[in-house]
Amino acid sequence: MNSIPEAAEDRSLPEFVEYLVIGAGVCGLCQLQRLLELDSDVILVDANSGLGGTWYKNRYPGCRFDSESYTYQYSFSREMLEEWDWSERFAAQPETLAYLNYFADKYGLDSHIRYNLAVVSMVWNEQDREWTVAFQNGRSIQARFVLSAIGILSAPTYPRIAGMDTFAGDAVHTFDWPEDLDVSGKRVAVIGTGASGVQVITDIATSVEQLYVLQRGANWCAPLGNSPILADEMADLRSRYDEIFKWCSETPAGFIHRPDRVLSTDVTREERVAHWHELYRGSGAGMYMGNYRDTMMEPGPNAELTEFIAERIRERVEDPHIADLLTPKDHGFGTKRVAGESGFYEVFNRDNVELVDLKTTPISEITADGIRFDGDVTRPQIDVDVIVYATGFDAVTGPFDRIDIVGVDGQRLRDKWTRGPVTTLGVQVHGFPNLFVLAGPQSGSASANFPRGIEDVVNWMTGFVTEIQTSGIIRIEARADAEREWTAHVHEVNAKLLMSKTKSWFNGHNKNLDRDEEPRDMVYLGGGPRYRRRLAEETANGYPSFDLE
Ligand code: N01
Repeated sequence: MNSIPEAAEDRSLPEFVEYLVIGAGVCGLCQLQRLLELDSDVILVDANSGLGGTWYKNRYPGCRFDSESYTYQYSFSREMLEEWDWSERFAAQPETLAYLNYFADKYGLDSHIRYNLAVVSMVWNEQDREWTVAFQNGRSIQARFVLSAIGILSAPTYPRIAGMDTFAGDAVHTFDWPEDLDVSGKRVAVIGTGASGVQVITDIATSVEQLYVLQRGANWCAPLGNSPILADEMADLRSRYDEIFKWCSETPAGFIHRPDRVLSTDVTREERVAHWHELYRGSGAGMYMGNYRDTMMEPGPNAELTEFIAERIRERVEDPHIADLLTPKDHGFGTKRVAGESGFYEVFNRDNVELVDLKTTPISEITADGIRFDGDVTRPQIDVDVIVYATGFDAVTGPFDRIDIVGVDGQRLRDKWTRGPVTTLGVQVHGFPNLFVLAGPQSGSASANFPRGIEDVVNWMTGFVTEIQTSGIIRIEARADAEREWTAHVHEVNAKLLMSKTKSWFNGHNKNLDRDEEPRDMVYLGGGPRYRRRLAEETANGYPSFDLE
């Protein structure tokens, strides 16, 4: 699967590097390749033993993306587009990881990557205009510029349940699924029914002896619409790549789906329902990204669409009580990240699958043999061999909070972001010079079909590096006024969408964390075209949001 040999911890680490990229995922690899093209002095470090980031870590059964494969790739290299074939409309994790390794092989990236280096701290040295970046293994490096590509879903969260450490079987988070864990024939409990839970549950249901799905809140799902891509279809897609990428660049989230210009109120109820059936039969992402524009903005139209989806659940799940439990009551369809599913609801018609409603039977403790519940007198404990935590992430700011980032005058980034992130254009923070965040809070790249979004920011960053190299710039700091302006803009734009009213990781909610309940603008929902235009203006006007030295 991973064509590049694991590891090389002892590879030389220079004392100083001009550009340090952190994170060998989709974004970091792309930035590394572009900097090498500029002959920059660059090193990429990653905490893992191999490249791939999200696609290196998430190896749980059923893991795949819900962006159309042919849109989830780098668009800049005609040669790569000619060479690489996708096998499925929504490729599974091993194929994506193989793609990233193919990219790294093609551009000779591996020799510029240092693995097994988890960053624990970064301290700005004003006198020398450089960062000291320290790693968990005690080593460190000085860097003039640090480009962070550490991911927004790379800090997993676990529930806090008494006795978790006493469990004698295998307990795994979806993010840390061991390569050698096979759950076939075993009794398995999955906690969590977000996008990861939905995928793993659907995948393992047929091979495990018994599956318990422990659900706290139900989430909306839409059919993924996956199918193989045959040779003639691949040839056709390849011939249309320019058109496909242009189209994606014009849609808000960089997908092939774009909100319908038509409002739901412009058509009759019969037309709406017929259209929704058509979307439901196709790729489910069209249900929320390609639907009537008002369904994601106005409560009335959203409620009607929500009821349409609830009806589909009732049709697909045989037991009406289970269907009801699987139907979210606390948020409308599409107002939280919708999971793409391939037979998820039919899983609950199987004899070896049981849905446990944690709202009525909360977990009281985990024991050596399984999970105990409060309030279930008939069956107080389930015995299992494996517990899967599909419980999500300390999203977006979590990966930054885990690094001690100390900027100008000793200010810590995690302190500055205590009540939520503030940024300039989602790429820098005032008080933290020379630290660029390529895909982090309030960035247009983070909420998009990822390769589409990150190419925008990597292109922009590469342009900035060209400027740095030609002008001999040694210090770049986001201006405080620009930071206030961007943060206010993000808030204003996000507030127009129903998504901002629903609690989810998009606005900083994760009940596993000791955080206040204040909503945060974690991502920018203003869309790729607007974000790209804003970045382009910045370049054209000589980077007015930054002080350059
Ligand atoms: O995490 P989540 P995820 N006790 O936060 C439950 C991306 N992704 O890993 O809803 C019991 O969505 C929690 O319950 P509740 C995608 O962007 C993409 O699934 O809070 N349950 C919820 O059901 C996605 O949005 C792809 O009540 C607990 C679940 O765990 C993001 O990753 C595939 C609990 C967490 O859901 C995160 O998805 C997979 C507790 N203490 C993921 N704590 C694709 O591209 C949490 N839960 C296809």
